Amino acid sequence: MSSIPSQRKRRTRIALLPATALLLVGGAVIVQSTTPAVAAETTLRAAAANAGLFFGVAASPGRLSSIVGQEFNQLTPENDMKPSTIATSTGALQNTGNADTLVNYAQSNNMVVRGHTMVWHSQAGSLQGASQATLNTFIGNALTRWGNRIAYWDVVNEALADNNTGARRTQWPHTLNRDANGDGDFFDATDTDVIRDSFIRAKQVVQQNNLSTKLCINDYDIEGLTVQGGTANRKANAMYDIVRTYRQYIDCVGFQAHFNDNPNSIITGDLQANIQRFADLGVEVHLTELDIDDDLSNNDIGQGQADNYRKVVRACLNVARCTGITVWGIADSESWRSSERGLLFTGGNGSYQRKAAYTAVLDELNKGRNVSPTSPPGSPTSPPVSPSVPPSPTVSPTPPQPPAGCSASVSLNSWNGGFVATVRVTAGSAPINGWSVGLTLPSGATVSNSWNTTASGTSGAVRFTNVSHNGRVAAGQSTEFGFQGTGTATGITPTCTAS
Ligand code: 9MR
Repeated sequence: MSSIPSQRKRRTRIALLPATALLLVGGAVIVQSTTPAVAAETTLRAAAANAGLFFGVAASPGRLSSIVGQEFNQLTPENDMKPSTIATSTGALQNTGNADTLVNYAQSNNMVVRGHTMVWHSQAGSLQGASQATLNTFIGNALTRWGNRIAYWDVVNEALADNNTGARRTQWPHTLNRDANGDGDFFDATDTDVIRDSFIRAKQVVQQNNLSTKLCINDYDIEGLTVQGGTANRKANAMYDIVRTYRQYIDCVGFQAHFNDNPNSIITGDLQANIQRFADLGVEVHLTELDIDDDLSNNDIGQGQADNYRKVVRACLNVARCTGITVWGIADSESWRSSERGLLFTGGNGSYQRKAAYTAVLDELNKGRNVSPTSPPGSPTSPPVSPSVPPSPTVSPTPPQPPAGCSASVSLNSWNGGFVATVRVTAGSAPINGWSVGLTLPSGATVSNSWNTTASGTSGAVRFTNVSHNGRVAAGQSTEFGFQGTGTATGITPTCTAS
């Protein structure tokens, strides 16, 4: 993928906070411990397993130091299962030695493997330019070569174009696509679609061989519902349409999660909502190639990066079907984007030091999935004030806030016969505790699905109210919900009522 080079980098490092802190309160020294009541796990894999997800790493045979098996319970071959390594021009397999080494390592360390990747415009090697029939041969060979030793396979990688157009790529293998009726998509039975046809073949192989391997589609810049500035993430919407349309063949969606200062790759507040809407289609969602540019947050190299990691991990934890996170390498120096220092460890060559980002991820994983949904993702996690400290009598309680107004705006992603509406609710000059959005659908339009809201009515005048985790919105801040429908929704005007 491409990324806009980040600007100035500072080299300052922030020391990790100690596990305990001494506070001087009213002349008394109080020891404040950050240790939770239940013993916290001390590795990423153990903490993730407790929370019901995997925490993995991209690896190569030359980087299988002991930390890989100690810290991670999932492994993705960073390069060794790409067609450029393992495919011949006829779709047969070759040079599978490194891939075998990685699969064997994973098995003996009780790690799940993600195969990466089959149908991709890049690193295609001898497969470059192949027909769908040859791609299908390769898909069959790759799936059966490792069988159930691979839990997840990226069948199609990076099918969508850059720059938030929402369009497919135009280079091979997408040149195999044909829009037979010229309606602007490749979804019709008479169309040729390399995504559909590759997944149909993969599902057929899985079923014929009685495999449990899950079939994934993977891409970057699809993480948020919006991109920087609040524009709809058309690439994410296009991916959503693909998964919804081909749901019967697709089991999982990978958000690569290479976060950097490209406006389309920024961490937006609606990451969780976007994970949720895919999860609502019934697929598993994974963050498959996570790394976070160290100065993404106001050039704050240490803690800013750690806070960003915390937000991203929390967004996944808050969605039950977000079942795995994979970081794209162990240490900054060994990363594909080493200058942005986006990973959890410094050091290299088997000698690694944990960064503040590591501590934040471990801590967030240790909190599990069941934290209060009203606490905003990434909120500071300082421990509660010790109960031995009496509340200061001089601080008067905050008066209850009066109900305040809200506004709502809608962005539509439409296709022939259907649409997805993303509605943004924004609080006015005071915080709100709940909201309700009403709108009137044009004749013939019906709501078929919704997320992050409770919907009432399916046609004509319909209403959407907040769910428990998104009713509270701070003054001037926004939250989003969405719904999917049939027909046309052009021209709908939402009105917002706050409570
Ligand atoms: O990390 C991989 C790097 O070593 C390779 O040189 C590069 C070649 O394209 O691929 C990198 O991995 C990519 C992954 O396969 C797909 N998503 C983007 C990753 C980073 O470029």
